[in-house]
Amino acid sequence: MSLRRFTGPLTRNLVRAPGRFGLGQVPERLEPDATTTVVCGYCSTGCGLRIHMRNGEAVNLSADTRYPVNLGMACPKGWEALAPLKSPDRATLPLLRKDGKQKPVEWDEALQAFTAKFKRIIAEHGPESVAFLSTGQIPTEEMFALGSLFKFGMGGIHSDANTRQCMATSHVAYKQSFGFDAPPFTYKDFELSDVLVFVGANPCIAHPIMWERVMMNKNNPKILVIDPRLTETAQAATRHYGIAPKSDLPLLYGIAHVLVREGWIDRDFLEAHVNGYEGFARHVASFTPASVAAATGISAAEIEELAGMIHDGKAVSFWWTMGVNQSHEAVRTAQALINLALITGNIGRPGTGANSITGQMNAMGSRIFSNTTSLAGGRDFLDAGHRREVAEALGIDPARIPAQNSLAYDQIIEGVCEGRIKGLWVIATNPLHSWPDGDKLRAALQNLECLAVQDMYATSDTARLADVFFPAACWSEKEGTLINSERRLGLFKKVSKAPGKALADFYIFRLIAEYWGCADVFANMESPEQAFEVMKRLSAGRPCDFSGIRDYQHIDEKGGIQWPYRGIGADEPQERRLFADGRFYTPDGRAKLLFDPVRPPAEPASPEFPLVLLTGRGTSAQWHTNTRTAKSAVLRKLYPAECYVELHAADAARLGIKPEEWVRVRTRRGAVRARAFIGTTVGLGRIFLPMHYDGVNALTLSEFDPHSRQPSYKHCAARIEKDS
Ligand SMILES: Nc1nc2c(c(=O)[nH]1)N[C@H]1C(S)=C(S)[C@@H](COP(=O)(O)OP(=O)(O)OC[C@H]3O[C@@H](n4cnc5c(=O)[nH]c(N)nc54)[C@H](O)[C@@H]3O)O[C@H]1N2
Ligand SMILES: Nc1nc2c(c(=O)[nH]1)N[C@H]1C(S)=C(S)[C@@H](COP(=O)(O)OP(=O)(O)OC[C@H]3O[C@@H](n4cnc5c(=O)[nH]c(N)nc54)[C@H](O)[C@@H]3O)O[C@H]1N2
Ligand code: SF4
Ligand SMILES: [Mo]
Repeated sequence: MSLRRFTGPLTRNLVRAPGRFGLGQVPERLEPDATTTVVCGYCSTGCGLRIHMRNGEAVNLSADTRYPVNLGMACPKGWEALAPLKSPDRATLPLLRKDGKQKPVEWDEALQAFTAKFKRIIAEHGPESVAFLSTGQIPTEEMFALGSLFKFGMGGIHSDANTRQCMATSHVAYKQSFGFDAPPFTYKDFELSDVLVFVGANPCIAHPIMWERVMMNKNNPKILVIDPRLTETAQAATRHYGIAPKSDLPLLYGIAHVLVREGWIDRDFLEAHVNGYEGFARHVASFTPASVAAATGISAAEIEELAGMIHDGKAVSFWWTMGVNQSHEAVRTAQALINLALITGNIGRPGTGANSITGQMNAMGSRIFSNTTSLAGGRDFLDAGHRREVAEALGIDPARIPAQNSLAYDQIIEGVCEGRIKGLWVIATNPLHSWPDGDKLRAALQNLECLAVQDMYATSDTARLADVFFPAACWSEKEGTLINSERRLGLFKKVSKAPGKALADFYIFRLIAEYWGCADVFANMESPEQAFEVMKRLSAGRPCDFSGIRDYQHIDEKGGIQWPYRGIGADEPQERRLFADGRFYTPDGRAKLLFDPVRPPAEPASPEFPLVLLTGRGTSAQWHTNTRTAKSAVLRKLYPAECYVELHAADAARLGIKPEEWVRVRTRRGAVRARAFIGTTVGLGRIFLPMHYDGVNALTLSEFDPHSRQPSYKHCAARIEKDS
């Protein structure tokens, strides 16, 4: 079948009649001078932002006072969300590498080149020689469309997303412990707890509006922060436990030891709803506070105190983020927190829970519906019945769905390094900045026969290497749904026109399907809203059931809708949590206590590299690789222009380093220049680099949790040198 056939009507329409595929003005459903609520496109809090339009263009925004998530609040990124759209480096045309240089081309040429290159690679090297890496930052409809296109249409097998860098640990931990990837909480729980335990989470910076919800708690709660850094959150806490990096697992087992020893457990709950208590009690027997104190760097008395405060709490909630998820023993650490909630019966009641805070605004959508590592609705590629259900919903032959799991992100990168993977398509993520051991990745990407990148800017580190580049519309320029940290489906609306010939990712995927010759994959989903109908069908009967949602407008009217939502009735409460009945999603309905021996991280400090390097978020005004946030003049004023490294005053004195001095932070893999920020935010022997600056990930280590394959970004050996 010739390629030509599929370059037919769609492209011609595109080139000649820019009214289709989102190239036109705002959709009919919005008046040109409307004010309407759109969910924020940055973090997983999922705040509602009121967009004010004039003549069909978004001109201003304010925080929605009625949206149940943010109640009229927004963080600097939200307030400045429109600025990055207008940046002069927004990509407006596809690019194609010719004679070594990226040249602007029309969509037709770019799409033909992409399909020809990927088809040739598959023809010569088989379906396992191509892969895609996507994101938690596009609507669920687009993720679902992408996974369906690549795997059921183009015949690919391997794909993963930046959610591997972020939420894979929570996904696996919940799935193993609860039977489904199901964060149980609702944001109201921030206000209802009397003890909140934050582990490896810095919500003051990373989830500022969730932190505002904590500040609305009227119970005068105890806020306990477990973090090797004295973060902004730790400074505002009742107690800060500045543990040694990656000593969470022995600490949490030590706390469990005290709870078991004192009989401070909920026996009735355990007997009715949890498996594995006896084994867990035996496991933690050796983790006495005295024995774990040295490893954790805090005293036995502090461990006893922590356990005592958990026991005294009437509604205790446990919250974790990347300090837990990005670790060499991440899944077991997350499960150690889940275990604390289970053995004390702190789950299913207001103000309780073992609660993973999500990162990107739609990482939850990616976890459940992207057809990457699992099939839509939390289904399994290896299950013939599951494959049939997905195929039926899409109206395709089940044989087109691979009966094989994908490689994980790191295995895909390894495949690229070893030359087994020759074609890579990167969508809405910037791995060259965000993946660990960046120099190794750069070399691998340069080795590819075809690197295709799809982004709103052609200037990201990864996009600059692309052989084919597709310009994408972004937040507020397209429609779709997303799922926030508390399982609330929210709505993206098109309130702005994308610049030039940039297209919504959804329609880029549809065009590729046309050019490839597999447009039938989209037969039941010509638009995002039709894709939503397919996903609704696929959610029915699953824990993440949202089949009761009528349509996009319903989500809009309700201020977002949490799953599960089977349409029980209009008076269904606005805020819901899971497991109120003590029934979990495992086959026997009981949760599992899972645990393992403690292991050391791969690269401990050494005489040559005597410091432990931590990385993470720097300010509430910076987002990841800074492609978007750097485009706002307001946000740029809110964060340090130059890379900085936090180090302890005694370490600085020993090295003869003065405040603000330029230094070089070096690990076995690379070095980065940074200004010295000297103080007490990090303990002795530890340093911290914010991930937002160029080159930080040239330093980090390729070490992964064995269950989730999530990178351990927050631990490797480093040294600081004077920058001479
Ligand atoms: N402003 C802003 N907000 C964001 C983002 C952003 O880029 N900028 N990104 C979003 C995304 S995708 C995510 S995933 C979240 C991340 O949100 P967070 O996880 O809250 O942010 P991080 O700074 O990566 O890491 C949190 C803390 O983990 C600590 N930590 C490091 N090692 C350990 C350890 O061994 N044990 C413990 N207990 N703690 C440790 C670090 O010191 C850090 O303070 O933020 C989201 N929100
Ligand atoms: N050292 C260190 N590294 C880390 C972390 C850490 O804590 N420490 N954290 C990790 C975590 S948790 C995460 S989530 C990752 C994030 O890492 P990345 O995903 O690489 O970071 P972003 O800058 O968010 O990249 C998103 C890209 O999508 C583009 N984009 C935005 N909207 C759209 C859209 O609608 N369509 C398309 N096609 N493109 C769009 C943006 O311009 C940007 O280039 O970083 C990880 N890396
Ligand atoms: S807290 Fe998150 S969702 Fe809310 S405005 Fe800020 S970035 Fe957007
Ligand atoms: Mo993340």
